[in-house]
Amino acid sequence: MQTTAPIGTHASLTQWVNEVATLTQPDQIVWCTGSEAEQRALTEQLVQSGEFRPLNPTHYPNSYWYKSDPKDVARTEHLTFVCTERREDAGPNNVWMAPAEAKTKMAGLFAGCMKGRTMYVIPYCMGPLQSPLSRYGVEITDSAYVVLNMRIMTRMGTGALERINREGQCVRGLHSTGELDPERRFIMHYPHEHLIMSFGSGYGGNALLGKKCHALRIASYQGREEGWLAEHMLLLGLTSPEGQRHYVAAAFPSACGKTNLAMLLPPESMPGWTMTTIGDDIAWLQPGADGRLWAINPEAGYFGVAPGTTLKTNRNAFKMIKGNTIFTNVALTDNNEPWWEGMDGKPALDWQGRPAGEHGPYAHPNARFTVAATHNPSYGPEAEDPHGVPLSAIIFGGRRASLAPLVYEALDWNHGVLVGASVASETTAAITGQVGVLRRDPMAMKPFCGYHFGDYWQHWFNIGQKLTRPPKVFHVNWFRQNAQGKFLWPGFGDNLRVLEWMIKRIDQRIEAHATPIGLMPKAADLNRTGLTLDDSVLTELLAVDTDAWKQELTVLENDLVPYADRLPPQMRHQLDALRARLQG
Ligand code: OXD
Ligand code: MN
Repeated sequence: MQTTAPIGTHASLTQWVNEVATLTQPDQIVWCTGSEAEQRALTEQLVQSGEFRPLNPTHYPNSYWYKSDPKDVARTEHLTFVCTERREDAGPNNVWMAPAEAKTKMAGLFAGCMKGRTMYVIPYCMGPLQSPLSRYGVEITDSAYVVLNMRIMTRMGTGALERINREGQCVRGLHSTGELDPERRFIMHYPHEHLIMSFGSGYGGNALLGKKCHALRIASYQGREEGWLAEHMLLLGLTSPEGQRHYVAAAFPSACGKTNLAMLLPPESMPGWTMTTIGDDIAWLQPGADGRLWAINPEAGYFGVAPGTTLKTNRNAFKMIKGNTIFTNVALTDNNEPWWEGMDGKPALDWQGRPAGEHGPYAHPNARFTVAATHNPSYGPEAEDPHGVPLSAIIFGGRRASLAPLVYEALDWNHGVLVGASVASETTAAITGQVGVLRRDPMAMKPFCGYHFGDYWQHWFNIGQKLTRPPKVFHVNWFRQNAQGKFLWPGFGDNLRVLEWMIKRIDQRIEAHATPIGLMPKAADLNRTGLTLDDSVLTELLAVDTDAWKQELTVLENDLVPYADRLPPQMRHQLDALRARLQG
């Protein structure tokens, strides 16, 4: 571990680190190199302090249990601010604070906050180290837990610092856990300065600043300046039995199975298909010189939700976390193994380390695992390709008990932007306590777009103009139910049947059926080999109720009213065209 700035460190970075140290007054400064020795030393330090508990070394080697403060277990959207000079630039989709006010507030909180603590300087790279699509950052934090998580989630250390020194610029993120007091917790973004300040939380999305803060909020803003998109999307690669390879990106709001789809296991009745994971949460998309849209996963690991992850729901993920993993807020068995809802039996200790009582949940519903992507059995090595992967399809989806059919295809890119903007999901009990409340979550970016949604949609339309070979855009709904509340579609591995239909459309091997909302499968074109699914169920899954869609359009237009002053004319045109098609 290095306590002075490495030789060659860019003067602007050294100056910023010095300024922060003067403000926060740490006992010592450590410049992280990302080495294994450093990782071992920090891990040992957390074990010694009791913050890390080593897990069963036979079944979970090199894995640790960590519990957070009970009041610090999730992202806090109402305490997350976008600080643009003009309120309207942040848009109604963000909580806003004037930059000067935010800086004064944060200076007060950060003053002297690292006394008695170590300040870690973490240079990191989002994306493959040598990729022109990658961007760089430095996070300063007083949490060794954050350092160890950032080492898994990003390409962290010396390689990233060398690139920062050459280019002389990076996103800067300042973080302190403070006293973990929710009354003194703020996550501030200054998009114009590519700057983040986060105080009072040690939780992933609030504290691992490379993830949501940098790779989505700041990057979405940076992408608009530079001509690319930062999206809340998984990335997967699919090879058909004929040997055709395709890459697909997909955006879903939380609790819709993004990680499961990213790690999908083909069903036995579909031999010859292979599926690889490139990313499970974030994708950066950039038009290429060839007119296609190219994508990278800026992350190097997964910060996934543990509860519900089982051999049955996600075999790849379950195997992936059998070692080299940090578990946060899971329960523990008497054999010192991690436990969460969905697993057999009952744990000995709950997520706070207390003896497990009569009733669960024993793991926190937002308990997480942090693990390097390379441990995923379905890891796709293209994740390291500096060029990224060319996209054949973009999928949007949400959790809808009715209305949205299993799948439909947008008529073209511009219609696809409307399809993305109309993404909505019904909340689950785990999120709000109120089941079935519809939350509009355009492009699944509601909590993550760092600027006005109206400008963001305009940027999507503009990107489309640069694509001579755009990906096809689809919408899926795995969650449609019948009148008795039973799911109509089996989901999980069988979702490959829907992907197969998309691939056939992309390869122009089949026709589709035109409906007012878009292009849909002819029943015979959806592969049902090895699947028991009655014709009547398939008909229900593919039904388009024109009256219900007219109502949906009215609700959507109402949801867009707050953005009216910046609604792109193309969006107005798409809404009018949809209404005209529905009126037939
Ligand atoms: C996440 C989220 O943690 O979207 O990925 O909340
Ligand atoms: Mn996410």
